[in-house]
Amino acid sequence: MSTSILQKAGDIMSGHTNHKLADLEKDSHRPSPDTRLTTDFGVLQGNQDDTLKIIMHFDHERIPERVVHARGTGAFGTFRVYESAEDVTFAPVLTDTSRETPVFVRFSTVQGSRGSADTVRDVRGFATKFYTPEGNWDLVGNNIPVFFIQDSIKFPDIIHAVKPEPHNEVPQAQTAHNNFWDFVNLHTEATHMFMWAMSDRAIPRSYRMMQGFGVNTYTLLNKKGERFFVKFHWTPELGVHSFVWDEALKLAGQDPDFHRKDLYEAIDNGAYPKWKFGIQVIPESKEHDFEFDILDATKVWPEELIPVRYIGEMVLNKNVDEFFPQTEQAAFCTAHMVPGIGPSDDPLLQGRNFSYFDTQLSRLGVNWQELPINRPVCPVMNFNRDGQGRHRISKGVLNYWPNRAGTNPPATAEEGAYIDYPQKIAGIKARAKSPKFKEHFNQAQLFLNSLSPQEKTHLVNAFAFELDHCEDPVVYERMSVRLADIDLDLARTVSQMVGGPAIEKASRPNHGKKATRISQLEFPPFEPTIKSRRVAIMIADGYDSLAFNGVRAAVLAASALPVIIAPRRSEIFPASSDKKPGSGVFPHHHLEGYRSTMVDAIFVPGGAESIQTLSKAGRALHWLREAFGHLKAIGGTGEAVGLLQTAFGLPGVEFSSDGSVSSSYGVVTIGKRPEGFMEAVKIAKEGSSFLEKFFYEISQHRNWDRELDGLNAQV
Ligand code: HDD
Repeated sequence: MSTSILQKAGDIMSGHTNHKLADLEKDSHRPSPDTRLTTDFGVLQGNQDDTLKIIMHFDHERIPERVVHARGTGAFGTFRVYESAEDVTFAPVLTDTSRETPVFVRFSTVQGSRGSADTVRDVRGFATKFYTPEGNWDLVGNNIPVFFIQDSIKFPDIIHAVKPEPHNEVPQAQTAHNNFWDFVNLHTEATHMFMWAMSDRAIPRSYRMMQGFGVNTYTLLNKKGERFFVKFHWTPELGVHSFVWDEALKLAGQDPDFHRKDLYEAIDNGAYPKWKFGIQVIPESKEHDFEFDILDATKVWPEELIPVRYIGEMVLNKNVDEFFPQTEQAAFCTAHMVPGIGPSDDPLLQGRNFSYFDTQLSRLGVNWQELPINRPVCPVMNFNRDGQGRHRISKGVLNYWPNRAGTNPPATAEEGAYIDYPQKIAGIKARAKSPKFKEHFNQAQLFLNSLSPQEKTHLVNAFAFELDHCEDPVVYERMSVRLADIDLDLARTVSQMVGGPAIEKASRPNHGKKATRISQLEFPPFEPTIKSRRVAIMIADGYDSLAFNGVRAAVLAASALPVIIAPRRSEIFPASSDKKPGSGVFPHHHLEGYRSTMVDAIFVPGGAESIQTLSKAGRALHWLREAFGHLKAIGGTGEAVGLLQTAFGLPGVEFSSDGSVSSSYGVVTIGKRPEGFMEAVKIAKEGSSFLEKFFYEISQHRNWDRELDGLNAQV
């Protein structure tokens, strides 16, 4: 390693825990009452109101949005490997267990414009920039492990097809239209991916509760010069969870920034999201041992065949200071890799390696890598010069290589230069793919077969919704028939719903095989937790303050967020209070200002007067019914039990009428106010107290039994 290179990197890093944040600090300023207004050229300004000059900056404040993944949000964090992967790579970011690598992650939707809603049905982007002393590594992935197309030459077509239609620019951020379904029908290679995209994966509850995948096949190189194929995985500590569709639809209007706020709020509250980092590795010698081509991005590597080896962890612990210079100007490039990590011949990745650099040129200009968020934490030394927005000043007379003074010579391998693997290639060069790329249905069937019953129902409903939005019979009829390539029942049910043809037989038999770790239910939280979950506490004047205070304190103690909801946002007074100002609580929102879709669970404390008021409020009943329909945990004590019964007292749902705790279909009740609300709460299935049971239900995310037994449809 060249000492001078590392020396410089070391200088930048000394004294700071996160080198990238320290680096950004150099370009930051914070306006304050002690600072004074200046012009852009630094002269103090005495008059801001009667000058036209500022308009000229304003006129240019917009830049092109990303052509895909325009809508997104980002955060800073750190990455650490806890198990060295030195057997397969020499990249220190994956081998040095003492190192903490700063990262910036941007999550996104794919289809919509910058101002579109967060909760639409779509793939989510999961792009990570690792600022390593060896340079930046950009891992630009998604929350779904496969892709629509096998070769990037098709990318403009798929994106044109999925984006709003050209004649009227409708629909925004939706796959539910003719062009998208026409395209995927005409490309059988998209079959596996559209199954994932119609599953719950495409409506994540939170960016913090999604997996991430590098999707493409990359390579790793070890010190011995041996090469391995690799797929990268992120697995969230909080488990993989989704919305139900009705909730996602409503939220798109009720809170279009839901995911952005969710991430920001969690980090702000210290509930830092975490992911385990894993690799699936195949030695070069085994490249052709599988029935699928391991370079085909429309295929997963089933974990039964190639287990994920978890070697690291990422935590996001700092929000951006300003959205535009940080999140909007962040620019990723799949070709940005550090020594020890390399590309493969995956034809999708090959095109991506060209496309990302290219797109940044039109979005941010030729010097996009000098922007504070994008520049590496190690020195950059080369003979690139000039161009719009150039920041760096290179001293001296020499601006070419080789030169008479021998400045900045290329590094040797010993000094840490990037090594391009000397791959042996024999064969005919042709515009063709290997025969295995032509098989398009096996893994689509595998995916379907691996889902839980409720996930299958959601998948059917998603197809039914999407194709219902296609007006052209050619599109929905052909698509209904296409589904018979996957499964007869699926095709029949969907076709019937959307007005497609009668499907007599499967176009090919479903092989019936299943794989593990495809269903989201196989990705529960690492430990049952309600950390960062929003728990609504619904009250009106005359509420039971003991129950209220007890549950609120316990929610806070569990690092969850209580959201107090009442008929008005001014002070609400407890039972038998003298209603003196300051003796009650101030709700966070009133019943009309917030909706049940924005919380994970609801608790209603008793109090005769409070419950009487809430029972007469249509919106309060709607809150409870809607949350029941969306399969959320609901708790009630004392008089509140009657209110819950009125709202969703369906046959089969049990309620407590005395001092014992009832837990039935995720509804936890106790007819009398329990003693000792404040005891420490253990979130585990075997918990026995009201709070233990209620919190356990919240930690389960949804009560699927309600749906499996058809109760959710009846409210
Ligand atoms: Fe892409 C952005 C992920 C295929 C071309 N892509 C972009 C982003 C993500 C992905 C997460 C947003 C980055 C950010 O937050 O700034 N893209 C993927 C994945 C793919 C994929 C996982 C399949 C494996 N992409 C893909 C292909 C091409 C592109 C095949 C073109 C050949 N993608 C782009 C782009 C974007 C982009 C046009 C738009 C904005 C940007 O790059 O910076 O170049």
